[in-house]
Amino acid sequence: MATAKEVLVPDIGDFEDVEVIEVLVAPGDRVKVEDSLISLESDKATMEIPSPHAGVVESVKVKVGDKVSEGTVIALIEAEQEHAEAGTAAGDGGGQEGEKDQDKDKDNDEEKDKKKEKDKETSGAAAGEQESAESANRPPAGSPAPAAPPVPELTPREIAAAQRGKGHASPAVRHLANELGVDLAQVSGSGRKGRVLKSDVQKFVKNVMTRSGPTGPVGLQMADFSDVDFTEWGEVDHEPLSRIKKLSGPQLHRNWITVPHVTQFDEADITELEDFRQGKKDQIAKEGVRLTLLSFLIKAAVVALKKFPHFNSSLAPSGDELIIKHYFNVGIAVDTPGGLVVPVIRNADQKGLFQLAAELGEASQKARDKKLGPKDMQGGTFTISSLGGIGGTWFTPIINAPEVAILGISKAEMKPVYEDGAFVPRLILPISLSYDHRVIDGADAARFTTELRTVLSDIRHMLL
Ligand code: CAO
Repeated sequence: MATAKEVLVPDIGDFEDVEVIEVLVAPGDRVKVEDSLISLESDKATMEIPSPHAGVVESVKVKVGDKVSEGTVIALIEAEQEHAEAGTAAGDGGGQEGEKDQDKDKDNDEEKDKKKEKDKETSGAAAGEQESAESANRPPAGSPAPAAPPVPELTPREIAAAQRGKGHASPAVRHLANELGVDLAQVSGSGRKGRVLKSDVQKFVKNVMTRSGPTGPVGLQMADFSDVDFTEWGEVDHEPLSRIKKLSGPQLHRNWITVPHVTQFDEADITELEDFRQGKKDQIAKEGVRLTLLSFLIKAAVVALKKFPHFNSSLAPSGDELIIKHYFNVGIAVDTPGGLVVPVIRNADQKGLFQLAAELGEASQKARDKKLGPKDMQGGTFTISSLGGIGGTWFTPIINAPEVAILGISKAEMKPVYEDGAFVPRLILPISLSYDHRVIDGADAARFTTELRTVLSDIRHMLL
């Protein structure tokens, strides 16, 4: 016989009034123990609440958008009496008046049953994870059951704690990631609200396996930074990282560690280019557009990208082919008070200097006003990072993967150049081209910067 049982939100750590973001069951649904009933999301974590009972959902007491805390009733489940223990618990939970006068032994039994019931509720998530994570490797029916590896049982409190500040994922996906040693914070989620799905974890592992070279995955064994107490030597302040820095930091770190960078340095004589720019600058300024060097650099880069298409490509996740793009979307690194952002100038090959200058002005203004949307920063095929308006001579920019090259530009300066038996003053622009050595050879990088030199020193090449 089935008995309706209330399912409550278990102990979920420090969280209260947590929003229900998904209701995963409806009245009439048959559920197994540990099937997820609802998903909760606080500003720090997402967690699923598993069913402590097997049976049929009689009614659901919460809806999406409701705020719940420990003890809130989630649903009524007509629990099946699968075994003696469950039967005892169900019977005891029926609240029959005649059962109030129980002897001491029975009280003790009831306590034990309740504890078991509670344990089931609090460890359900972990057991659910184990179920899903292991189901793929289950032996065929009839084969001797191998000893199950010990799986640490996590309470919702522990799961919530583990989830703080990490990628959102269900307990099952979190467990899979745990087993595979994947840090969820590094996995991009393709699910709702950026939630990390099982397929995202699998794709991440596949990428690591295929991208780490012919000898297999490289496990980086690095010493931890020691936890230094800086106050021992003087006063300190704590300044939180900006949102942009928090988001871009892991991406930069990943690109730095996983892409074998080489940086090719070169210099371009831009004396004539600068004369031309100064001649046009005021005229264009009347229309509210600043013609800076950057528009010329985008044009020159497109000429070089067309000549050397591998620089406008990405390495396929399989690692055995290049995806060469026939469009030229140039990302521009823009320095903003909140951190570095990279808006993309689309189809740069189809635009003139004037239009590029206008779009650059708009994009950098939008960036500084924090008005860039995700779409404004997607689809880039090559990036330019210009520090020329600030200073410096050379630097080694980090590739904006999955792109394979990035052009760093430093400040142009007048330098003596030996020409026809005499030194003459010329405006020289330092160029730093970082490239992915898995895709591009050093010789091609030198050819690429040589092409850039040629185009920048005589801008008529931009017309060819
Ligand atoms: N050499 C000499 N002068 C240069 C120059 C160079 N390489 N690059 C720009 N200049 C000049 C410009 O032509 C402009 O002079 P005018 O007033 O005579 O026109 C002046 O410096 C200021 O330029 P700007 O920096 O405002 O404009 P820009 O189009 O060159 O650059 C932008 C725009 C958005 C790229 C820039 O403002 C910026 O944010 N740069 C920082 C990018 C960055 O942080 N990269 C690092 C990434 S790695 O951490």
